[in-house]
Amino acid sequence: MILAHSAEEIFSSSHISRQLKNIARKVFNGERITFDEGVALYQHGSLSYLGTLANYVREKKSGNNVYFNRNFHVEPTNICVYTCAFCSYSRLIKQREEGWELSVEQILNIIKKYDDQPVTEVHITGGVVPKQDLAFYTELFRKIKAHRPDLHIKALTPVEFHYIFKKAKLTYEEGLKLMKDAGLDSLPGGGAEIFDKDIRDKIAGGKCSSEEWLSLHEIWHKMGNFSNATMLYGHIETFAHRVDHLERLRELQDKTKGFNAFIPLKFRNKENAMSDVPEVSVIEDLRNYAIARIYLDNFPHIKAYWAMIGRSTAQLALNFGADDLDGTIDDTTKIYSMAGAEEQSPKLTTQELVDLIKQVGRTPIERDTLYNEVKNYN
Ligand code: V47
Ligand code: SF4
Repeated sequence: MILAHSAEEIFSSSHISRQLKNIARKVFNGERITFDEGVALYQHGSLSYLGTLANYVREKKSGNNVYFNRNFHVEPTNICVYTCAFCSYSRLIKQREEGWELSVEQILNIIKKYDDQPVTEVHITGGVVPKQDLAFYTELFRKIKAHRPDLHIKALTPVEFHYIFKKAKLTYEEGLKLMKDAGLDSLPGGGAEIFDKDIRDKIAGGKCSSEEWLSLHEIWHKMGNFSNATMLYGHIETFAHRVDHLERLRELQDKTKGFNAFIPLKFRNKENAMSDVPEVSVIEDLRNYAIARIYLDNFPHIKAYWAMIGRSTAQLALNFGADDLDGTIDDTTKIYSMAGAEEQSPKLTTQELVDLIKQVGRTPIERDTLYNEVKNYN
């Protein structure tokens, strides 16, 4: 155990302010904290204090369980009509020769490589190009389901949907219904970046707005489906911007209960237009996981995405609110390796994931995308 504090130590300590003691009292009583209290946690909460609170919340929600799944990614293209300043992975249409753009058949061939493997999920997302439109994705989803009906398709973000539906002159409702009919099962959390308009305009100008991101997830949830949410942090945003982001997600989750997991995404600065912005420390990563766990009291799971922060930090995050490590991945995503992540060929076997979880004294649970238990490894 990394945690230095117990609840009693927090209340008896002369080094912890009255405000932080009040926040701790609320958290231990299962009460929701306010926006200002969220900012105070970012400003003044020590790592051990935040870890104690986050660990308490996590344990109440998930007990000793840590979840993972068997998954792989497909990135249909890295060509993109947008130019997000933090993105190391995309290439403009005029730089097409430096990128890739897969056809439906090429993607199906990737899917078929997993025919004899017990994967449960394919995660599909990438750049935005005119050719990969409504017809492309509905044909792709149909063909995946025809080939392997049990494979859960978690695909596309509001950034891609917004572009595709606008081009097809469809409302979000109409477009999502067509995608669902074709086989789409759930949505990943990408494209959220940071909801504050000024910061979003600076780092991700031109793509769907925060309101559009939230509205698309709300419509998807109201159709009876689930999704994830992310936050890109540790760049030019302030602590208040992070709490604003968490607040908007918490509000939507109150309305729909459609989010499964929240995934903090650490800004990585290699070879992008924001390479002059330093990356935050691992301490800040852990504080951020903890505050997310404390603030998002209505989110069932917090995911430490090991491909982005590396397996050691992901293990540490399990003591700061996270209860999910994502999946085996099988070296099928380039978004983070191209941005400088520690894991240059992200790939873990089920046994390696189980070992990572057991090393921190938790119970490894293989789950499907919707958190149904597939296998308990204890
Ligand atoms: O939206 C791109 C981020 C996201 C960088 O739902 C970067 O289970 C940091 O959303 N530094 C896509 N982040 C990935 C994503 C995701 C990943 C794992 C699991 C799930 C899930 C969703 O990657 C983008 C963007 O926010 N990103 N470049 C970068 N340089
Ligand atoms: Fe395109 Fe997504 Fe990269 Fe932005 S983050 S440039 S939308 S691939």
